[in-house]
Amino acid sequence: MKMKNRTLILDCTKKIGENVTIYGYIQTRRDHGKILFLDVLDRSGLIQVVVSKGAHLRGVGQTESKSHLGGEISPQDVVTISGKVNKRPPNLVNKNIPTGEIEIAAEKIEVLSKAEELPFDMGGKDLDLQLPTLLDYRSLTLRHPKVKQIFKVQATILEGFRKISKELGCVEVVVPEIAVSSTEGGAEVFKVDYFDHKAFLTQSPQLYKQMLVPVFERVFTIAHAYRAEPSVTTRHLAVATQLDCEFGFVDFEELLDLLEKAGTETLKFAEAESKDVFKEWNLETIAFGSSRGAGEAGKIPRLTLREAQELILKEFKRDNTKEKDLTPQDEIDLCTWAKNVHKSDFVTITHFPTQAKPFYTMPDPKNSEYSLSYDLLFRGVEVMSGSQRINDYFQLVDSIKSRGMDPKNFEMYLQAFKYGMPPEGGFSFGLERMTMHVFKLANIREAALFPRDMERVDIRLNK
Ligand code: AMO
Repeated sequence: MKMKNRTLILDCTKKIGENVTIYGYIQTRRDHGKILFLDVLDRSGLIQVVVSKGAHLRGVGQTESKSHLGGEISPQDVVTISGKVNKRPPNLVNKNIPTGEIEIAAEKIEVLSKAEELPFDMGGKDLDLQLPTLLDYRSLTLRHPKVKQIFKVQATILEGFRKISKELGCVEVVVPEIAVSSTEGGAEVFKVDYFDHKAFLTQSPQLYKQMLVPVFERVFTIAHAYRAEPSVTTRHLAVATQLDCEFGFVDFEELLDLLEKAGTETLKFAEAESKDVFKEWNLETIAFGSSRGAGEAGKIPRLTLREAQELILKEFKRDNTKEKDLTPQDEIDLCTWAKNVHKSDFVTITHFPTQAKPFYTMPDPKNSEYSLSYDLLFRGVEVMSGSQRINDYFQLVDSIKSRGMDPKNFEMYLQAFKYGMPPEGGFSFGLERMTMHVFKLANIREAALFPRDMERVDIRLNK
């Protein structure tokens, strides 16, 4: 079969009056008495195909026959259709799609791969399914035009992050996801059998990106974070995708500027590249802040954890001033405040208690009870976290020990500090959380192509 005569659906707009051959998937079939309409989709777009009695039809492995109106053609069939591109009558123009002024009058339809009857209707503008069904049939539901758009935007977030990271002078690195020590502490690690040994799936690329600072000074990586958190929430996955940066020769203030620049530039790029999706989904444009100083990084409000908790007490009448972290409701309320007062969908929270943070976090030299750490909240949830790191070898060994861990398990990591490590720090954005809140999805699972959680690894585990 030759596909060299293929015309992409969007290019049909330039071929009015000409014969074309398109390849794609049947999105919907609408029977209207003597005439049949097919909406056909390819990677460039969707077009209406009109089938009347004379068209030739060939099923998979069949010889050609005269169409009795499209025969058994049904949604998701993979087809190639030849026919003439015509202008639609003015009263039938569809202004919502780029090919809305044209249609193809089918002369020949060939089914290249026949789809079974679908378990639900995929033809509607929205795919109205309960989350478990949406995930049970993931390889099918991802094909729905609106579902697919979530991941087109996600791809632009990745691209935007790569672009800004490179502009900031970072080298892209790929790091291992099997290790013998846990990065973020806690018991929430997946164990793996590594030949005759026990190993872990990495909870983050943390240790490797730090080891690469004395190599490249600035690095970034996109990596999986494996978290065996035994809880089911709308914002946690067992495997998340982290967008990480790490910088040498930076201080805390510079890190704050860098993280805000990386976050806002990533999402600005994604928004600019996704205008059609924002329109189709009716998405709220992202508010990048307005109130503090010049430059993007100066526009996002910054509060220490304790200041944030005081604000929660004053404005929202909840006393969490002794807590070591923000509650989910605190995060929502702080973002409401930032939006109202600073026209920002973001707020940066700094200085979390040292003991509540991983061992590599630098305590604040002015008050070691608190650390040089930060979270970025976006539309009510933490989407990024990071810190200035301890870069002194002996202080780092002590910090590992103080958390009940054995420095022997960190031998290679510690080497990097033993042989000279500049002052350094970095941060990590959660890809699915950012995507979730661009779309204001109710559950993070909708923002992961193939989400993993306690109950599901593609299929439901308790089936
Ligand atoms: P942290 O554990 O805060 O920090 O993770 C950084 C960001 O990754 C995302 N994330 C998750 N998303 C969904 N489900 C999860 N289970 C999950 N866990 C994390 C969040 C979070 O803000 N090494 C440090 C970062 C650093 O210091 O550079 C770390 O992993 O968006």
